[in-house]
Amino acid sequence: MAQVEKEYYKMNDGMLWEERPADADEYIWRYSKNPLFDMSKDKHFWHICNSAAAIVDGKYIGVFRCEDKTGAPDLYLGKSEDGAKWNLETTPIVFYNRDGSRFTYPYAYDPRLIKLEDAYYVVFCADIEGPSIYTAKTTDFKYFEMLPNNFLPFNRNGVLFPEKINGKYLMLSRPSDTGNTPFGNIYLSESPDLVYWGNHKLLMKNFHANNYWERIKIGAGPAPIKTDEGWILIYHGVQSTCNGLVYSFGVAVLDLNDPSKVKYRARRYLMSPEVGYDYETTGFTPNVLFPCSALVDSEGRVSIYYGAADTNMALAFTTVDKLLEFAKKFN
Ligand code: BMA
Repeated sequence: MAQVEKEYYKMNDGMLWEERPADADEYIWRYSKNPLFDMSKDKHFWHICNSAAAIVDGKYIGVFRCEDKTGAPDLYLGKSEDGAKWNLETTPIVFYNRDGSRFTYPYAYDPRLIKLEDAYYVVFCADIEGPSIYTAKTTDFKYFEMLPNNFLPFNRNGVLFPEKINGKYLMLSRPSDTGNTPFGNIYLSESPDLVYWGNHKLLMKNFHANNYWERIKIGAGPAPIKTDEGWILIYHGVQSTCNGLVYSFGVAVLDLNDPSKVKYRARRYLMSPEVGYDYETTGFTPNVLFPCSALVDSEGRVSIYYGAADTNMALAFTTVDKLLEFAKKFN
């Protein structure tokens, strides 16, 4: 059995997780009560999707990407006792620059939430002069301080590693264009201080080994999961069809001490929008699974929060062992 550092993940002990039903896929299974929100009854939001959760002092907290009934995507704080039923604030999170002024943007989306040292970081995409990656730091989920702008436009899917490696902070990102980018590879960048970023390296390209599910583009999903066999990276991959794009997600494993090395990369998707799960195949943008966070407990159980069809949130479960086995077996 692969080992996760128990200290590292014990903050998530007691998290919502279900055993695999006998008839489910061997490697990943959906939460029995998906999706998480009843959007038909939501008085405030049109969509709630592509959101990230954490457990802080035994309580769930999340940064949600929501669109209110103006249609504008923004980031909202949510709280939950059980990880399934969430109470969301109805006014967006306010982010402040270091000089105390308010950080403003036309719209923001696709947050990741990463615990790093003594703080939590929200890494998100804001469209200011085209989409780019922005990072805010919080220790109390009340005050969110922006780090100075750290990536050049155009870029999306920024994800921080949850610790420094060889003395450097690491960020994954996906350079893009201003629209529904028809290309996209994952890059790894490093920084001594979370402000100055450099030594950018191409980490993973789309259409690896002729994998059609990731033919058009790929982007990092949740913060990488640390195990003794390497960093598990869950990432989304996009395929084009006559009826639009299909977003699935897959698994790679990066070297523990040098994450610029990909040890394994599964050729098949781990999860794709599937017939029988209407919340994935129908909605604002049908056939989109967009994972933004993966909680891991000290026993190596994993719960993945993913956006479904740009409309709702859903959960899927697996384990660290199953993810590693999947990446190796289908490498
Ligand atoms: C991407 C992002 C995501 C979205 C996806 C599918 O470009 O904008 O927020 O889920 O497209 O529409």
